[in-house]
Amino acid sequence: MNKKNVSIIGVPMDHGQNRRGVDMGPSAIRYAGVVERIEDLGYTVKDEGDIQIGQADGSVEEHTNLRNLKVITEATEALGAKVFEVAEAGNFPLVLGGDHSIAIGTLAGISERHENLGVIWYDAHADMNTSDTSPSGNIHGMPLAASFGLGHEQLTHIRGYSPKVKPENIVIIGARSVDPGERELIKERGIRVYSMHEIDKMGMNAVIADAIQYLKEERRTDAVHLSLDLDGIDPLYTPGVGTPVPGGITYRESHLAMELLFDAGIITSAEFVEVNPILDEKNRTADVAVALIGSLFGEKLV
Ligand code: B3U
Ligand code: MN
Ligand code: MN
Repeated sequence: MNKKNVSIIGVPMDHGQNRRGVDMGPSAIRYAGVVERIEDLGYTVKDEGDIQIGQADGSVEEHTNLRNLKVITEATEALGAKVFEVAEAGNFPLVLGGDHSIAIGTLAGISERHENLGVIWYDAHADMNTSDTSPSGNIHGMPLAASFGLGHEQLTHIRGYSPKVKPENIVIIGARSVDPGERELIKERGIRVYSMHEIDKMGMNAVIADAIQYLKEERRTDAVHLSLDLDGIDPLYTPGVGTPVPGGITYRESHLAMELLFDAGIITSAEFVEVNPILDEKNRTADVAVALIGSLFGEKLV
């Protein structure tokens, strides 16, 4: 990591999906020792506290199936402003979720400072639905689409501009539950996906090497954001997520991925999302998040 100052921003958001409890994710990750873990690696860490999240009434936006649009728009605006502020100050933004709808705000704050941002989306899902394709109306299934400019204008225009990322600058790792509309978009927009099939076939070492080569050499990105949904990992290791999908990335593969990303020195911001302590077993999922954050910031045994 070339930046030695890390700013932690908690986002206790659970309005982007149906299962309560993911709003306690930031507390669970703090309890699992995230600050100390990064400090022990020689960084200066500032916990910026939490973004204020409004009350949701579960209302569905007229002419759409979007649930809690207003409160999510407000929260992602606030998050975008905070992320922009800490990045401007020269700090590494590390955002703790909360459900994945918050990525709309994180990317809004980051992308403003870059010409050609790259994104690594580590997730069982593609999160590329819009109101027209979403089977659920849950905004946590939409942040990638919103970030490349597709969907409701309130979501695509957080901080007043769109898009935040070019579809060709997106790499998805770990996908295994993709909706029909998302599948079409992946093909149509040329989004690079390393599904479980590629991970099994190539191995994580080659997947990450390929992804880094693609984002750095081919796409010439000037910064890379890592958006890690804990459901990308197999629920055997991370049971505390709202939509677990079996057959996922292992604990070891995930550590290797984080270590390789650290070695490549390409990650300039990150978020860890979808930790739900109510669905968890003894805070295991938050523990995995913190262990992976350790590897992403350079923790090695020798
Ligand atoms: N693709 C489905 C399910 C889903 C998306 N993200 C999560 N689950 N975590 C949807 O509702 O958009
Ligand atoms: Mn997700
Ligand atoms: Mn997911």
